[in-house]
Amino acid sequence: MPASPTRELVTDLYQRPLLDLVFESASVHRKHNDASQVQCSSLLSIKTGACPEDCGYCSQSAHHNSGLEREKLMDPETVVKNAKIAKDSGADRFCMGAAWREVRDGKDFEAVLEMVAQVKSLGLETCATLGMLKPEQAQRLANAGLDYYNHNLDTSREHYSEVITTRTYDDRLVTLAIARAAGLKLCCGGILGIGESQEDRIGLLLELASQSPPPESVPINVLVPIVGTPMEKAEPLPWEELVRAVSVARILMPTSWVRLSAGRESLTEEAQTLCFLAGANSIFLGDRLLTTPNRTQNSDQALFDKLGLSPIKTVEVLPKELQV
Ligand code: SAM
Ligand code: DTB
Ligand code: SF4
Repeated sequence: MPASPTRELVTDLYQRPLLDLVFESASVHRKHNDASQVQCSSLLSIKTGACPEDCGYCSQSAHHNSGLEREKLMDPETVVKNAKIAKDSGADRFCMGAAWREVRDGKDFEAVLEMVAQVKSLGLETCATLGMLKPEQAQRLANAGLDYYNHNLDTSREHYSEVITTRTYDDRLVTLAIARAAGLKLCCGGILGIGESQEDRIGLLLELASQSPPPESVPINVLVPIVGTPMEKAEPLPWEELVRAVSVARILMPTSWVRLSAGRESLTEEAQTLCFLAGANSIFLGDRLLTTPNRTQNSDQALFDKLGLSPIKTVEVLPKELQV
């Protein structure tokens, strides 16, 4: 794949006959990765609701009336308790999400640094999503033991302002560059089913793959419609569009983790199976995402068993004295 793919190339891939596309992406996947292994992350909302941003899909935006209770920052002890449960359930990465527009220096940020350090010392990979960052803050997160920073582009540049008006596409790219410069790995993807066209999905994939290097982790979310948001009645995404997006992501970013993220509740086992075949190799494990339900662990294990998949084991076994 060329370092910077062109729109023609991505369009040509995206619009291939579905089975040809899946055959191609499955081949790329098997060439670069162990296709029997799935990376499992677990999510926790460490600060819920009352977000000043107006993302049209989100339950946590203060601009919508989703009925979500606002909560203040969780204490590090509770976060670590949740991380231990996640680890025992088979997750190897723990992602902490805060509904902030940007990180502010002060006691809440100090508490987040403490959470990162403690979760890391459990032997889990760490990920955080906290909104916009300044370079010193990114560096402090990296020094505390943060592995990944999640910050999505969500959709194409053209469709962005239809979904979010309180920040720009370039704001997102700046934060991604700041996180990267601090040595953090990037978790950056998008959300499908938010009224975008096929051209917008192609545009998103092109933007993601044009970053140099591409994000190490690429979450592909399908809208979970939230009552009270502008997208509560959005047209459901046809399953084959998700499969196409996963396939193209795999071909353009052969070694990235491509995560089947939010929205698996609305997918059949068959659609998920096609996504795994097409090259998805990561999921969120556990019955809760940030504010919405996820598939149960038992149903995921049952599907893994049917497909011959297993959760990847990257969790280090730490010496007893380093365990918290
Ligand atoms: N506040 C942080 C930010 O601005 O990056 C991150 C948290 S936000 C919940 C992370 C991502 O979750 C969003 O970029 C979007 O792709 C996805 N997401 C949020 N609400 C969703 C929903 N209702 N359905 C599917 N995905 C959703
Ligand atoms: C991402 O791309 N998806 C996750 C994670 N990054 C932080 C969040 C999904 C949120 C789904 C809606 C909710 O539970 O509120
Ligand atoms: Fe806030 Fe993130 Fe939700 Fe947007 S997606 S409203 S930034 S929590």
